[in-house]
Parts: sequence; C-alpha cells; structure tokens
Amino acid sequence: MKEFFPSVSKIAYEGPDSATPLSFKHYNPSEKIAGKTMAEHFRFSVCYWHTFKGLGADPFGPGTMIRDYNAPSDPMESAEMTLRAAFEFFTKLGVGFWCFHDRDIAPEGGSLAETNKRLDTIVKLAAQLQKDTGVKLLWGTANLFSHRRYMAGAATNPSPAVFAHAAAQVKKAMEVTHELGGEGYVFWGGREGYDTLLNTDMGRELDHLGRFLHMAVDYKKKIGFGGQFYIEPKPKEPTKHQYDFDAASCYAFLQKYGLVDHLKLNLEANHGTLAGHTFHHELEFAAANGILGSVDANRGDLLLGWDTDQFPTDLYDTTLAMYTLLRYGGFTTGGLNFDAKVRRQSIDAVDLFHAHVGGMDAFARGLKIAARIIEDGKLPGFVKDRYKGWEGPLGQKIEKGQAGFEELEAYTLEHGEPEIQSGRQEMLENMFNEYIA
Ligand code: XUL
Ligand code: CO
Repeated sequence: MKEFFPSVSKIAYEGPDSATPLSFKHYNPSEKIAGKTMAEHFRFSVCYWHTFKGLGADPFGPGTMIRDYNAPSDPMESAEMTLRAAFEFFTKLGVGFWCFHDRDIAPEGGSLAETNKRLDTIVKLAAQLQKDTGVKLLWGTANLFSHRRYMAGAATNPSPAVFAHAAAQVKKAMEVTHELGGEGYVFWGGREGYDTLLNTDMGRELDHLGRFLHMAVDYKKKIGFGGQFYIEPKPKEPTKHQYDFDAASCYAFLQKYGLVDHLKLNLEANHGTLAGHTFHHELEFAAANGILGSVDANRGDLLLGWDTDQFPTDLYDTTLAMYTLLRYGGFTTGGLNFDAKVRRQSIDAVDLFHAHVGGMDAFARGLKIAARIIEDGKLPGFVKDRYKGWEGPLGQKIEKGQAGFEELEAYTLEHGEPEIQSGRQEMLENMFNEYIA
C-alpha cells in the first residue's frame, strides 16, 4: 500500500520537555483530567475539506500546494487516493474522528444519479478504511454552496426546483452518513442568506428553511438515523447576511419553527468572532440554553474581517472554551473538529501535521488549565458568591415567581437603597493569568 506521508510516523506524546516538533507536549490521549481521558474530552476530528481538498487557493491566485494524492486528470482515482491519504493522516495523528461534505469525498458527475453512484463507490471504501483504522465519523454534511445552482441559496432559493435538488442531495448525504455510522449531521447555512433585500422575500425564505429542516427530521426518523443534528451559525460570508447569524439567532429560529428538540449547535470559533462575539460567548450561550452540540475549532485574525480559519493556538481562547465545556459536562455526541486550514505558504504536507499537533496541544493545555481553575474553585466561587443574594428570601421569592412588582415596590420602600458590590474584573483577570502561566 502506498504511503502518502512517508516522512511522518505516528505522532507520540513526549511531554512538555520534548524538543521534537512533531510530538505532543500536552495532548496525552490516555491521561485522565477531571474524570475523563483527554481523548474522551476532545473527540478530536479532522475536516476533509480544508485538510485534503484545500490547496491554498485564494481570490488572488490558485492553489500553491502539490499533493501526490491529487490526480486531477482522473477525479475518481484522485478521490480514492485522497481518501487513503486521509486515513493514513488520521491514524498517524491519532485522532478518533473525521468529518466531510458529500462533494469533498466524491466529485459531482453529470447527473444526480451518476453523482450518487460515485459517492456510493467512495463511501464503500470509507467504510472499509474506518473498519481497518477504527477512525469514526463525527458528522457528515452536504455541500449546498459550491455549485452554481445554489448561487441564490439551497433551502432558501427563490426556485422550488433548486429546493428540491438540495433536498435530494441532503437525503443522500444523510443516508451515507448513516451508513458510515456517523454520530451527527451538520447543517451549515452555505448560501442561505441574502446579498440585497431588493430581491429577497426574507419571511418566505425563512419559512422554507424551517420546512426543509423538518423534512430532514422526518427523513432521519424514517431511515432510523440516530445521530445528532446540528446547525452551524455564521454571520456573513459568502452572503452579506447569513440567516444562521449566531448562536442566539439560531436558537430563536429553532424555537420559532419547533425544531429546538431536534437540532443542537455546531459552534465555530471564527464564525463567533465574525458575528462580533467571542468564541467563549457563543459556547456559553449555547451551553446555558442546553443546545451546545459540537465545535469547529479554529481562530480568525483580529486584523482581518473574514473567515481565515486558522489553526487555534491562543491559550486564552482554548482555556475559556474548555472552562465552559467542563462546567457543562463536555461533549456527548459532538467533538472538536478542526475546521481550519494551513496558510497559503505552508505548502508541504508536513505542515498539515504541525498545524493539527499545535491545535491539539493548545486545547490540551486549555483543558488542564480550565480543570485547575475549576478544581481550585476561586473563580467559580467568586461568581457563586456574587449571586448569593438570590439564595435569600427575596431572591428565592422572585425566582419562584412568588413576587410581583407591587411586592418589590413595598420591599424597596422598606429597605431603601440597595447595597452594591464591585465586579472585580481586574482582580479576576489577574487570577486567570496566574492559572495560564
Ligand atoms: C464554512 C464552514 C463549513 C461548515 C460545514 O465556513 O464552517 O465548512 O463547517 O459545512
Ligand atoms: Co465550520
């Protein structure tokens, strides 16, 4: 069997003192932190699109990366070689999961029937490779945004025929995800949004998106697919305004269309920052509302206003993310998928390994630090203490719905000006820095 990454052997955990660049300094899959192994905490996944199909193209030029598994003259041969290379990569990196769009793994043919046939061929090989390696599918999804037919959206397209095509595509993508034992299925908006309201019936488009997702829920039941559905928020790009803007607007959408029991969120760090939030905010919002499902890990660049999808290396970010995940019990069906790409100048295949190793280590450090913060109890204790008034008779009456405006007016008239307390932000930030150090 051809080896596609001959210069790299299985990446080992060597500990923080190791000088080997391609080794884990912090991610030790079997090490237990806060009751679970690191592998169980993270459920790391590699995404197929950036890692194996992204070759460094940008709006100013084509790809820069030459891969020997990419043979454009024969797309199916290329698809098969790429898949074999991918499983070699997953195994050498030591991740348990992968994620794909239907069109990443098999190229589109001249008709839907031919496209589905091609997909079936590749899925058969994927099933075999999963079996051989033990690598599992975290989630599958459909690419409803690259082909020109979807230029005005898929489920929100002004044409019902395009809506139908998208439905047919998602039907098949769900079937193959099910066939591969996928633990989830993602709906990212793609081009579900608008560039100008002058040509858009927003209310109708949103109704159609709600209908589309209900059809998916029905079909899921029909085929007995037990995986978790996720919706992935993103505020802009490719359209000026994406309907699945951020965690909060997705939650409102799911509630309005009666979908909240069927979908959780797949939160991507760079999408959060594009929406003007922090990744931490998006995670905390989802967790607090019981809809935190999975994570697309990456980061943006503070100076650039687009989805740069860089590998996560910022310890503040990874620590805060793990702080929320740990406090809310962590992943169940979800995991941490690197929806990230190496920079255009990082042209060697080995750069893919450096990128993932760095991301995994950054999250492993974040996990250890977050676990220390929680175990130490000072920071969470401060928050608890800040709200302690709510445990008293007044707070309890309000929380239990036993007080109204009149009673609260009487209380205020009797007790006068309330005592206020410092938020101690600077002290808390200093404390946080001490844990990171
Ligand atoms: C796009 C993005 C997608 C989804 C899956 O920004 O994040 O790759 O994760 O469709
Ligand atoms: Co993503």
